[in-house]
Parts: sequence; structure tokens; C-alpha cells
Amino acid sequence: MAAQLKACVVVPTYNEKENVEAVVLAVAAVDPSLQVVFVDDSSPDGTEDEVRRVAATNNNVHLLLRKGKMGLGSAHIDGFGYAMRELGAQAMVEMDSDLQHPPEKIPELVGALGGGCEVVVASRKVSGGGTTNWSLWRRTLSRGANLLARVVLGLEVKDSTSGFRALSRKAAEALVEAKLPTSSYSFQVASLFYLKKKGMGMKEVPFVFRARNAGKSKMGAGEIARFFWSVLKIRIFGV
Ligand SMILES: Nc1nc2c(ncn2[C@@H]2O[C@H](COP(=O)(O)OP(=O)(O)OP(=O)(O)O)[C@@H](O)[C@H]2O)c(=O)[nH]1
Ligand SMILES: [Mg+2]
Repeated sequence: MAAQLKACVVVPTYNEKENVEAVVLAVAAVDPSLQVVFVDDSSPDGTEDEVRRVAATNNNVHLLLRKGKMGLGSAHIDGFGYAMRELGAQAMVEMDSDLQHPPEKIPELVGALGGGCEVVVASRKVSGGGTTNWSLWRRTLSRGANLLARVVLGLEVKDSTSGFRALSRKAAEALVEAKLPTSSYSFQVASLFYLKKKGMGMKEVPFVFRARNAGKSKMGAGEIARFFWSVLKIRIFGV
């Protein structure tokens, strides 16, 4: 049943012009029925024009344009709202625009929804999962963030910071209504914490996180500091 769900891939973008077409081609090669919503924060590099150019010849490509840089987490929330409202999506896939998340995994993620499982996390930290070309600093940061999420928030998901995941419509609706207290990278752990509180089932399936296709990382020191602070705030004030 899950394999027939109408699925929509939500892709937040900030200065990702060089990656737009590659993402669309890679997703279409996996399943030409998948819809792709780019949620762009008026990127100065003109990502929105590139999305419009690609969408002109592909009805599966959509642009949700926001007025300025408002963060990865709120981009996902707005993208889910658009996908459900405008496209009738029954399943949502969160995916980055730089092809670090292999689109070939999408059918497995969406297919694992159902039977009480509302969130499927693509995981670097279960058997068969991993990363390529990560520095010691990046591996340490990822371990620290996941450890904090497990110890402070009690999350059992091993890769709770992974931004590659499928959500049922029920889970996406809950997140749109939740008004989580984070708009940034900590959205990933905050959303799992909230959905767990709501009693929603979760699974992890392995994937290998690849090197960036093109463009530059948006994860700077400010994002990292906000992440750790947000986790502590969630512990203290809840979601
Ligand atoms: N709309 C929107 N997208 C964002 C924002 N910040 C980051 N993104 C997008 O979110 C995705 C993840 O950002 P990345 O910079 O790749 O972060 P990362 O994968 O954790 O870090 P790297 O491994 O260094 O690439 C990319 O598609 C970014 O363009 C934002 O404020 N708004
Ligand atoms: Mg990335």
C-alpha cells in the first residue's frame, strides 16, 4: 500500500543553483511520479530562477519562494504544508539539495511507512549506513549531536540529526500544527522528539551520506551553536 502513496520530495535551498537540475534528474530517474518542491529563501545566487527554468519543462517541479533566509526547519514545515495543500501529498520526503542524500533510497523510505510507522529515518548509524570523506571534526560533531539528543531528549533513533527521511501525512500534519520552537538544524531532533511524544512509530534504514555535488555548506559555527542551545531549550521548556 505504502508504495502507491503519492509522495513529494521537499528540498530546502539556499544558494544551490548548481544543484537544482541534478536533483530533479536524479529523482526522476528513481521514480518519474515523484513531485519535487524546492523551498527557496530568495537565495542571492538566483536559485529561484533556476528552479523556474527547470519547472518550465517539468510539471513535477514546484517552487515555494520565501522572502529571506528563515532556516532549514521552517523550510521543511512550509514545504510540507505546500505539498499537502497544493499537491495532495500522502507522504513527504525530506531531502537536501546537494545530493548527499541518495535519491535511490526514496522508494525504500516511503515503502517502509505504514503499519503504525509514521517516520522512516535514513540512517548513517545503523548497519550498512555510513559517510564518505568526513573529517574527524565532522564525525565528532555528528557523534556529539546524536549523543546529546539521546541523553538529553531520550531519542532512541540512532541518527536523529539525519535530514533524509520520509514522513506520513499524519506526521507531517502534526508537525505543521506543532509550531516547534526551532526553525533551524535542530528541527530534525525537535521533530522526532515531538512525534515520539505523540506516540508515532519510527524506523531507521541505512544509507551512505555522500560528498556534496556542488556549492558550499551552510552549516557554520552559528548553526552548530544554535543546535546545541535548542536541544537544551527543548529539554527545559519542552515542545
Ligand atoms: N530554504 C532554506 N534552505 C536552507 C537553509 N539553510 C540550509 N538550507 C538548505 O538545507 C540543506 C542542508 O544544508 P547543508 O549546507 O547541505 O548542510 P549539511 O548537509 O548539514 O552540511 P554539509 O555536509 O556541509 O553539506 C541544503 O539543501 C541547503 O541549501 C535556510 O535557511 N533556508
Ligand atoms: Mg549538505
